[in-house]
Amino acid sequence: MSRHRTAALVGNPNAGKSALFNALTGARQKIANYPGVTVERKSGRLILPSGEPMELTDLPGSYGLNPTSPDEEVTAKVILGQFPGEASPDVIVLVLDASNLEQHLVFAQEVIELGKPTVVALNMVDLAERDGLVLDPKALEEALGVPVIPTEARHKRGITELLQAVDEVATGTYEPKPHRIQGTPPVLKNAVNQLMAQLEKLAPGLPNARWVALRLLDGDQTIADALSEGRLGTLASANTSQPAGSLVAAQL
Ligand SMILES: Nc1nc2c(ncn2[C@@H]2O[C@H](COP(=O)(O)OP(=O)(O)O)[C@@H](O)[C@H]2O)c(=O)[nH]1
Ligand SMILES: [Mg+2]
Repeated sequence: MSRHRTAALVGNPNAGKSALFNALTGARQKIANYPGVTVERKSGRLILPSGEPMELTDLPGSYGLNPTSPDEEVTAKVILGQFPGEASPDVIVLVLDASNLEQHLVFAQEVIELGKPTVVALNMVDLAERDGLVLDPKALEEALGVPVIPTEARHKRGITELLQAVDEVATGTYEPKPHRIQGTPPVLKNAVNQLMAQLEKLAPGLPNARWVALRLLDGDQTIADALSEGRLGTLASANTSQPAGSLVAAQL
């Protein structure tokens, strides 16, 4: 297994993940299947501006971390470090279609909430501009709390800047400020607080307890299984070293 840092391209279908994958890795690609499922695993090598090599995977397109298809299940499990034999990626490159941003932001929000080192590739800027949309990547970056890099994968625009941002979040030069939803309704707040208290007892120090609680309330079977099988600890590895407990306390 590779000792290199790893990154994964994540996003809705047709966001331009594969086009970006090709632009980022060139000819250095390997195609296989994820063991036990007929889902393609595409990986390749790239070189970061620091000179460090990195393995990049082109994860199957997905609309959410609560999977509704084998493809989505692979993506959710890999991101959360729950796919057997597959380490959770060090960096997530979240690919969004700038011409269809509202829809793509739904999944983006869910992924960013995990608190993993994440970079947004704001792709298809050419289509957005053609449609007369005015993009403000800096404002989006501020709202999301992660770097936002405009790209046009098909013509390899923004690739250097994207690699620079991946390097910065991988090495911790860029300190992410993951955005968390404000203004939780009181009923949900109560339920989340109660669940979090229970989770704290079951898995002390779990850094993403708020997210786990929200997934449980949403009926996420993957998380429920992890909990009942005592594998919640592995979910902890899907997080940065950020003291999520204090963030959570501040939010709820
Ligand atoms: N105009 C434009 N088309 C793009 C861009 N990036 C990807 N595409 C096209 O959008 C379609 C979907 O891209 P693909 O990489 O297959 O998306 P994936 O499903 O996320 O892997 C393909 O026809 C690409 O050629 C872009 O930045 N601008
Ligand atoms: Mg693809």
